[in-house]
Amino acid sequence: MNFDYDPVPLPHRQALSAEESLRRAQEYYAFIRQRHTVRDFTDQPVNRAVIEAALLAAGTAPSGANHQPWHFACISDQAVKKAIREAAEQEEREFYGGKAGNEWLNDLKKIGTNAHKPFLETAPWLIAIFAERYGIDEDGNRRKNYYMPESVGIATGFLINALHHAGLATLTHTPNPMKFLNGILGRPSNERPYILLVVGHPAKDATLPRAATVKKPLAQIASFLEPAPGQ
Ligand code: IYR
Repeated sequence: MNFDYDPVPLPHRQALSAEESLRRAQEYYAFIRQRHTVRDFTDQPVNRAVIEAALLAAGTAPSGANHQPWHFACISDQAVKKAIREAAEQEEREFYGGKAGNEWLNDLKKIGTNAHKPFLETAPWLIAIFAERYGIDEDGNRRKNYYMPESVGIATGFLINALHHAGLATLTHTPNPMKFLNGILGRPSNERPYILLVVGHPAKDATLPRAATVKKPLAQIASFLEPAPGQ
């Protein structure tokens, strides 16, 4: 993938009216505000084709020098899920047992999480997202990557959105540390585990923490610098 600069005309240009643009922006907000992080999943299967399409969507994300420094290891195998659960719960027992420190553990009280992670076995798919610290070309040479956390974060956002669009629930799970994922999944040492995404259908009696329903108002998350009226 070594190209000289070679611009091509912009495909897929959109020409929405200002009204249509506003309607679409508001409609998207109404849709995405219905996404909730779920921790209780059913074992209802999800077709691999759904996961594949969502991954293709994630793979369209912008990235540093378009190096696409990500890898998505997708697991529906029950034995592998069990191994991941056991390793994750072992880390989490230490984390909740004190390693996290008081402030962090206090902050998590409202989320209601603990070291017990049955969803790692119940949910039909786990997607272990890896950030490629450096690439390796066809000749085995190292290739530098840029803005890995930013790039992989954006791709993960695309993936969560795509899965929500497909009617699926997700949980961004981050056992800490999660180096064990390289071992269990046989991923090379140039890949750093980034997030373990749990994917499936929410259980009938699934709940979410009330604290998670409160989103900051616009005035708290945004500021505008615009010309004064009449200027
Ligand atoms: N990794 C732990 C702890 C945890 C940390 C944060 I920050 C959360 O928002 C939620 C959980 C766990 O998954 O339980």
